[in-house]
Amino acid sequence: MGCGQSSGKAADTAPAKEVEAPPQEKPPEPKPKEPEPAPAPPPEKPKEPEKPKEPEKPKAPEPEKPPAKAPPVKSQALPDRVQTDELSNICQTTHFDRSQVEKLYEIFKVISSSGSDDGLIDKEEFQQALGLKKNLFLDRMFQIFDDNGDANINFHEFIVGLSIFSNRASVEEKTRFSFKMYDFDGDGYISKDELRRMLQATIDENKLNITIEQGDALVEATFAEAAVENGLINFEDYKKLVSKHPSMLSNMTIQSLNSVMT
Ligand SMILES: [Ca+2]
Ligand SMILES: [Ca+2]
Ligand SMILES: [Ca+2]
Repeated sequence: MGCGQSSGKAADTAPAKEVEAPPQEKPPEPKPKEPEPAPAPPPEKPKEPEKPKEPEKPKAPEPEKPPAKAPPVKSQALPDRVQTDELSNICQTTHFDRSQVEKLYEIFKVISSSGSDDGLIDKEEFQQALGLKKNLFLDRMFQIFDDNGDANINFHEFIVGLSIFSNRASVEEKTRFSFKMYDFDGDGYISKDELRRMLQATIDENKLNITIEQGDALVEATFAEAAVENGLINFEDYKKLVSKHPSMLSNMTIQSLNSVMT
């Protein structure tokens, strides 16, 4: 009768003719199967509680994060005048974040105390820190850093000046600082005499093998290329010049400064 339908059952138990017998034999078979799955679930249930996740949390380096999130602890190294408002202001107006400003403050303390420990960098300390000779190049660098002109570089001036030399500063920022280096009298123009004097200082500083005649020729060629109408190079002229000769800004990025930041 149902041989075709119950072929699977028949194969497990008995020949097809004894139809009534197999149903009686089958009930005992499922019993042994039930106990097997029964023991299995209990061990799985205790695993369900999220205990394994708890041990993972303590492994996470949480103790390291709290100090990073707690700037007030680190900023204790800063003098009162650099804390809170000024520190926030520094972070907004420069290319340094809070932790970088704190690192630079450590450097500032070393430099500003190398001569007289007065919390300010004078020209002597500035010169020694940069390893420069006493010349026009040093004078200009110091004067541009010394924004308020009090013959000292305070921490804010130090940070703002250094920010220009970071690799995050824009070409525009670096170009403007570079322009200031040449524009001694601050009239907004670079004259041939200003360029000649700075060129000579650069030659002296780097011990370049360039004669006065070659230097003059370089100045004339620069002004000819800048195509100035009034014999002076303004900032727009200078920007065009720099765009043609990007290497003019090569000394406007301090690689060692970037390494300090990382
Ligand atoms: Ca000092
Ligand atoms: Ca100053
Ligand atoms: Ca000038």
